[in-house]
Amino acid sequence: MHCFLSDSYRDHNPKYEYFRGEKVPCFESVERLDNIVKALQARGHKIVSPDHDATGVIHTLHDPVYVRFLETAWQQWLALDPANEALQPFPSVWPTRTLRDDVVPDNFIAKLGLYSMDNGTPLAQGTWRAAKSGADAAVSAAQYLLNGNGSVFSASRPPGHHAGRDFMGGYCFLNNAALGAQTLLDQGMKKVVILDIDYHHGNGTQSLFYDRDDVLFISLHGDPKTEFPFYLGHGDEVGEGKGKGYNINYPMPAGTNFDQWLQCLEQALENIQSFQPEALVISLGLDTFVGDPISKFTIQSDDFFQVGHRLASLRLPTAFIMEGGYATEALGTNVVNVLEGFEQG
Ligand code: SP5
Ligand code: ZN
Repeated sequence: MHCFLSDSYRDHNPKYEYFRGEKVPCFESVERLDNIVKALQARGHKIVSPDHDATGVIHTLHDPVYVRFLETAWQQWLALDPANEALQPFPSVWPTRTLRDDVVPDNFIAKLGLYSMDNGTPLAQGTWRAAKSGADAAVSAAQYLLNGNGSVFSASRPPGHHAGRDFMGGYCFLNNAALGAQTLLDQGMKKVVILDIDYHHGNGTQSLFYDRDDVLFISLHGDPKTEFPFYLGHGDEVGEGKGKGYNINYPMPAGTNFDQWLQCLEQALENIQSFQPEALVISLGLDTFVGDPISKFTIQSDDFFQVGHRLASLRLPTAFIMEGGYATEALGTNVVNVLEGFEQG
């Protein structure tokens, strides 16, 4: 499959995150994408650099003030104390119910809380550069479909589906899949589907399109009653206004196996067929894998061929956008199994 990748993914290289109050190595690592690239190359897939600039569509879907914050966050962090170079900023205060989120504070950590949904998304020196280049890759993938091609993979990193109009979270800063879908619409398509098969609910993507009928968002994920992002992704979230009926969630319990997962995928494929879209954007998370260190489904590496195969049955131009997946060793194999299953389908 034709693949877009920017080497700038290496610039987002945080050293640690917090897990139950303890500092642990980042699950969302540079090595994840290193392994995907190795597997793509070993199995003969063509990798090229992004050839489109996402700036315009970033400012359509994301709040420009939030974008400016991301661009300058590391400088603001260093301005507090040059010794911060060796550390990473985390939020420690949030504008929860009854507090104001319409006045941007001067305090950097308070700003970080305003623009974050969690304290699990470390920022590093090159985060903006990497996030922007991942968005460029997703927009380039969309353009590649618009040129008449049938399928494409965007090896975006950091991931995107938890990021909303004006917030980061869940290792995500810019919503790559949403930016890809919006690009398809901006260039003349009328209806696009985003199917999110990451283990975690794509709360950012859902929120970006919740009141719209030109994007059908469907997500298969771990039940938010027990799984991140906890506060969105329930079955009764169906969209609002003219978007009513264009948001579909399939939460599944911890321990869900491939047969059970596939039953939900088959329902999603029927939903997609009824919508009659012109293209499909897949938020491709591989954290549904049995060996994933932070997730609880039991899909095996070989099953991912069938995932790709079933997606191909829709016969739609399809852009795969990389999201999560933290079993670093198996990640390359699992990604390429989906892509090759699609190509053989
Ligand atoms: C894109 C994506 O997959 N983001 C996921 C963000 C998940 N963040 C919460 C991590 C919490 C780790 N819980 C670990 C439980 C291990 N026993
Ligand atoms: Zn995930």
